[in-house]
Amino acid sequence: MLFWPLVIGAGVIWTLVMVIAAYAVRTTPVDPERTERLARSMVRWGGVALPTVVLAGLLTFGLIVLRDTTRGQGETVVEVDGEQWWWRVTYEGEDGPIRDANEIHLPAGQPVTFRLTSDDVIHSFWVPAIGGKMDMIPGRTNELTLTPTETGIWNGVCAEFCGDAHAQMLFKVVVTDPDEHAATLERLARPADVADDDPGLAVFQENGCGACHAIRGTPARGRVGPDLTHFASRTTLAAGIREITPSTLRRWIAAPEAIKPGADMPAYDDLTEADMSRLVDFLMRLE
Ligand code: HEC
Ligand SMILES: [Cu+2]
Repeated sequence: MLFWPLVIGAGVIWTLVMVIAAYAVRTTPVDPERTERLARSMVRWGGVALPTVVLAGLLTFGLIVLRDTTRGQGETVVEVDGEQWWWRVTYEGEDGPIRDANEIHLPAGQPVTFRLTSDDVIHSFWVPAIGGKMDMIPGRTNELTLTPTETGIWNGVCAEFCGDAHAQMLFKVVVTDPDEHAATLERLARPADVADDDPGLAVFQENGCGACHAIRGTPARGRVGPDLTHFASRTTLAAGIREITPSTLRRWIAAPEAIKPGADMPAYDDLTEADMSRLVDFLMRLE
């Protein structure tokens, strides 16, 4: 809807500029006074009046289009918080909020309203394949309503420069049939399937991971970093920048900054080999 009006508008202006340029090249000024008068009126009309009219028109048009995408509550509401440099995702579950991160599940064919905000600096939420783009501003909630029409896994990005690792702040949008989506939300709402005496959980807690990360169903309740309850079922590690495999996970825990400069997680390069293996094995089971 925006593409053709803008292409045609730009085409008309370009043609006009080219015609004037060709005229300027071909004529030889004879009367300097007349030339000056002509130049002045060109600046007034072409440089002030025309842009004012064109930009006012475009602004009105943009506001109307924007109103249609921001108005109206979708059936599904998903809250997304931008963080340096990952995404906090919260669904409205039947028994309270369902917390997840770096991946958004949506039902195909239904309007969904994103409630967008940020905890630190300005980020921007953008899923090009689904449309729309909206800033995430600290202390403010912006709403964006979109309707994904095709099932599949789509890429999302942060579209506003937000610091060192801005380019490594990606996410995935997983669009499935409404039935499959309902099953996914039910799975995400469940606590992690972890025994109290799991040796991996012990390493997790002893090293203070639980101060920053929550794993529902265990004593880990941190809210600083991503919720890890269903970490291993995500398609990517650390906001879309690696696949989740035991070896990428091992590298991430040992040195997050080597993968993402400035990542707000300490490096655990002094874990013993046995502890690291237990920890990685444990995280890979959080499905
Ligand atoms: C000081 C807080 C803090 C501590 C302590 C911490 N983390 Fe993190 N962790 C983070 C933050 C913040 C991120 C997100 C970084 C990013 O993607 O920019 C993160 C990301 C992760 C991820 C990737 C999550 C995803 O969705 O891809 C894993 C896995 C992880 N941490 C595991 C651990 C483990 C295991 C420990 C303990 C050995 C630990 N963390 C300790 C803050 C912390
Ligand atoms: Cu960002």
